[in-house]
Amino acid sequence: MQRSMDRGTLEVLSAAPIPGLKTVWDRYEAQLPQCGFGEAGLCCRHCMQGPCRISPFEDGPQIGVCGANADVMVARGIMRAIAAGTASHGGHAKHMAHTLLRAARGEAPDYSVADETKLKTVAERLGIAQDGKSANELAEAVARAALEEFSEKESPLLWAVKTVTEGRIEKFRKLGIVPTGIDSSVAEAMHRSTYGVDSDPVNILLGAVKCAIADYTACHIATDMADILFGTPSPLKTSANLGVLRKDAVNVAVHGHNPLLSEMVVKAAEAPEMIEKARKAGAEGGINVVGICCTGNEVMMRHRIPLATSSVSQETALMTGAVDAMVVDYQCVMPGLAAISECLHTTIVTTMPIAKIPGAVHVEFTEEEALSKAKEILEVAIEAFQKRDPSKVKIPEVTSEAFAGFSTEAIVYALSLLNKEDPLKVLIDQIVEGNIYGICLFAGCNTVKVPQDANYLKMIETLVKRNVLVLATGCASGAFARHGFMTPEATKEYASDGLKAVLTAVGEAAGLGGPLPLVLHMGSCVDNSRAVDVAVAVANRLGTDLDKLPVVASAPEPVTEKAIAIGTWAVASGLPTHVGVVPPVIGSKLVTQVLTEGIKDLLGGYFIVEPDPEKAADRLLLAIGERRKALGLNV
Ligand code: NFS
Ligand code: SF4
Repeated sequence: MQRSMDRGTLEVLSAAPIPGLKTVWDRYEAQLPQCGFGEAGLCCRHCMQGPCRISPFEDGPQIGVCGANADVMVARGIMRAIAAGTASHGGHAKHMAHTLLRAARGEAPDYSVADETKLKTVAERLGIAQDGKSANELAEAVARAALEEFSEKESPLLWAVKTVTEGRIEKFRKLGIVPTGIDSSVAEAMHRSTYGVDSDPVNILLGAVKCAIADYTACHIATDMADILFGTPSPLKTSANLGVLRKDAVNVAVHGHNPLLSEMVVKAAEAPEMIEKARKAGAEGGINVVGICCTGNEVMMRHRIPLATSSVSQETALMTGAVDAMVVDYQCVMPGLAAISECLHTTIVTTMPIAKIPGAVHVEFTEEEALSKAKEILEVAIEAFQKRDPSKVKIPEVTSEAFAGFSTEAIVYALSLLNKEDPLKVLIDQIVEGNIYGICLFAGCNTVKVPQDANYLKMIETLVKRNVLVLATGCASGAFARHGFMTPEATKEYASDGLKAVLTAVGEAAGLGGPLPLVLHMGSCVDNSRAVDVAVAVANRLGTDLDKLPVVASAPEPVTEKAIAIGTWAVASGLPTHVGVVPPVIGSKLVTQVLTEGIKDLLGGYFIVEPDPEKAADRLLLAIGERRKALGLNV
């Protein structure tokens, strides 16, 4: 099977400086054929009377030892995946909220309130009184409010109810799925899905949606905290793909998710004494920080840090022989990196007590000493650089220009240049006229099961020809950035006339001297919350609900449990949501039916499972068309 559509990735795979290195693709092939029971969601290990498997054929067992049938097993499996995703986003968000609290109290001196406007906006949204409070006092109050969201409260999660439409909350209330705690929702999901608790598949699925709404809350908190601590992103130009690695510099790849770490690495790399140390070690170009995965998106949109590559191809960064240190925190960091680094001079630096890798150097990162820890990490990188073997360095000469940093605030600001009083009207008018047929948010990962980026590339081509405005986050951003779709040139080349005209009008008003990029980079995976903010603002402006808007979402190459959680809250928000890899649900007709059809009556959103990217794009266009028709707009 073709492994990737990315020239940088392919070049490294075909001509790695050290032959014989095994990557994710080799390991995948070694796993084939993968277990059919697992693929269908028909296995259970939730107790020690198991493992149990349900036969997809009528003559095999149809229930597990305890009596759980296929519907229960599949629903419980999805619920646990969402719980794990929520625990991950929750861990990230909590970490940030703790840091904001410590920063506000002066206990984390390297962090401070970078964006007071955002702080005030968030405080106001939460109903926190501001008068007479200093920035730090207000930050403390906001951080405490965030931390209170984690354990069970007596009231609904503030970040959920204050950031979505009233119509949504009403629906959630009716279904009894308003979460009252992020961590407590994870705990509840684990409780409900253990041996002998919830065995009503529909009730389990509703519980799963409730947990997914808690996941949304966590994502939104993470985004807000990041903006307060590091600034709300605004558009900037940078570059993407493996060509951003440099022969003449100490290359430090930041990989993982939380900007608490990557921000400090970026800052440390700018410190004159660190640059001097790198130069003394022979790196004339100083220190070159590059990003991988979501933490890469975070520093890309705030500091122009170039994006080296995305999730599935993370190993190829090492295989260039040019990465001196790969600094990781948590999530989406493949254990397989270690085996590759062992054959090279690269040092993997782990930083979090909850995420260690044998063979890596562990520099425990603490908020109290953040910058000095980051400098310590760079020292490790400089030391590794001195062991770099130039004969083994092969950097593909592949880079694309990429514009990043389209936060909600930045988008609204750009629109305000065309209509100061009512910025959203610009967007709404264009939707009404059909110059913007609809909006599609691309999110999620790259998977070994699809030639890397293939689904993204095919889908966007179809969608922009039909005037669909495209937003992207996470590794979806990475895909579009690496292929040059986050540029004004791409707009000129691929967008159809209506969309091109809108992007050009806004781009020119914003002083870009040309159109906005074809794909608007909204950030990391937690920043999917930003896309919700845009949609909620439009819905509120129109006095309608999210499930009426011609807005859809797609994860064409999803991998993680986090992606399942996000997809589920996208559905709960009312969006038709496409997934390009069949999730482990097909073992249950009932669960599949509920998630792809039945849930539409309850929440307006639903899943579209479609591995064929062309068909998927058509189905999204149909979903948009259906909504336009219901709104009385031209189809
Ligand atoms: Ni999202 Fe980011 Fe990428 Fe997927 Fe992983 S990095 S949080 S989960 S693989 S998009
Ligand atoms: Fe089997 Fe039921 Fe135990 Fe699952 S919980 S392993 S289905 S006995």
